[in-house]
Amino acid sequence: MRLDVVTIFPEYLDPLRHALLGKAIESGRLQVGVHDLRQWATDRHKSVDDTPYGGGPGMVMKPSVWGPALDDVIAGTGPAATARDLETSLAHKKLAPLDDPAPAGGGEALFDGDAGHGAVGEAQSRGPVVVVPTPAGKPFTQEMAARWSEEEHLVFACGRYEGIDQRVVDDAARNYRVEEVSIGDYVLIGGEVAVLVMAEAVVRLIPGVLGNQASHEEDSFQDGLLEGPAYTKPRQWRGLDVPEVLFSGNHGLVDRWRREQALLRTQQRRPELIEKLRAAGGLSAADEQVLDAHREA
Ligand code: 6GU
Repeated sequence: MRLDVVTIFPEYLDPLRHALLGKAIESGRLQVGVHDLRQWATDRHKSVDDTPYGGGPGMVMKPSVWGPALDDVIAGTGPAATARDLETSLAHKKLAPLDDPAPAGGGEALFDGDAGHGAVGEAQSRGPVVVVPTPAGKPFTQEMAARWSEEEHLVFACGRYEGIDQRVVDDAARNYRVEEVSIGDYVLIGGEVAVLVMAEAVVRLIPGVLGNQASHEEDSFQDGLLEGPAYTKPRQWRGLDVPEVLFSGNHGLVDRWRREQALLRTQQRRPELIEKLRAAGGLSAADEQVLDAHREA
């Protein structure tokens, strides 16, 4: 997978180099490019934003900067062609072609200056997924992470201030699959940290990135429930005991106990997830019995 990020704060994305993501890069399963949006600014102050039409507070990021930036990052041209990949020696242009090898000339032919991209109309089912982090987006979910983990190329467009001129999104959507996504009901200063969150959720699902492939089959959310508690040695610690059932050696019993713990925790903390699972037919009669037995007045 290749992951590109366009931002006015490239250093904010440094954590992508570390830990799990760094390992994925070293093992060749992931390539990451971080691009400073100001490379596409054209005036001598390198400005990337302007006052909003209709008035109001804050600034809006300029389409005349974002348009060419996304064009170049998607095609691997212009300033994006020379971007140093994080911890990898692979230049952008040496990438295996993405889904559509058709356009000749290393991607330049895809585009026609600022004349619009109407010619690429049906390319929506190919090419990158362009992700625009925004508190006004639809909620990022584990399902989205799983879907994106199968993509060859993700491009994240980080807005700051009051956001990006909507026409940048609308224009990109003519040619690519664009998703405006929020990571939760709170407001961040910009999309950078949201990109770190989403990148981590996606990359850990790429086969071979997590040591133990089974471990994400039991993740919270993968089966619609939160994970229950986990314990390790010592058996007693600060007067607290590990639940007896975990020493029974009876896997059936342990599995049933874990399911029960997951159900009860989810009921307690995220009752709406129980409703959703019930509506989808994901609760057995035994599950309902567990929930019933613990439903208190
Ligand atoms: Cl994706 N971006 C920003 N700026 N704020 C957010 C967010 C994203 N998700 C929640 N709050």
